[in-house]
Amino acid sequence: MNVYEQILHNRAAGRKMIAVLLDPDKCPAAGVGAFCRRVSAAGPDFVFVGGSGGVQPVGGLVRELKARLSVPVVLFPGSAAQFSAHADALLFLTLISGRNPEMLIGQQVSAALAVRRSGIEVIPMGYMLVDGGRLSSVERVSGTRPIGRDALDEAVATAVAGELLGLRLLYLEAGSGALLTVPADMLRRVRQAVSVPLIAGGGIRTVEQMYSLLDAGADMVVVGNHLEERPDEMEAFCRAAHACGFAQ
Ligand code: 1GP
Repeated sequence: MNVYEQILHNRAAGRKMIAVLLDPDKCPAAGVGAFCRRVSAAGPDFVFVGGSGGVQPVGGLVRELKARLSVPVVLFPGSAAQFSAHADALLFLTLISGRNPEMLIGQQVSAALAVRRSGIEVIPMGYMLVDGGRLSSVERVSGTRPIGRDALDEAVATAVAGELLGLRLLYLEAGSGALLTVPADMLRRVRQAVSVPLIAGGGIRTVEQMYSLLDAGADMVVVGNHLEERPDEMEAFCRAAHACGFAQ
């Protein structure tokens, strides 16, 4: 099964997913080897590699992760520069909450031929930045405004537009290190409006926050900063995500 098939398979089986995000700009203090041992023990569904800085090359890191991990390594790039043919899949994302053509199609055109040549699995993904209570690096780097926390209709319309455009995943992002996660009621409304799998991330620091996003309809959560700071909690987060059982 490729990565997207795994996502669909888990979703059909009612199994919620968790991805641990590794930002190449701030590689784990304890080293990649220690990170991989944690991941192997904890069992997240995926390791995402990328960062909104988008300038740090990821090739060496991806190769190192692939040599040590059996869990799929998925690129979550901040720019066309963050590409490696050695990853298992590429989230080919377009920032549909924003109005910056460079983030909607420019970076994608820059990356397209190398991506096609590599033969890597490509998952077209709509990326929706939502106000997480402070200026996020995505907002700064992309020069776009996030969707307001109470702009539920705008969030729904954006998600539906993404689905109509053929995007196969939607990622609701509060921003790395956000003060507030994506609002659960927004996720719930988006869940009712689209049928593609939903990912939620940004600012998740507790199992309860993760649980509330999964309960609201996220199929997968992404946790970065918190597990970089508290790698000892990775196992508890993964166990809790996988123990979630919600009515579909
Ligand atoms: C950022 O959604 C991810 O793109 C993860 O955010 O680092 O705040 O968990 P955190």
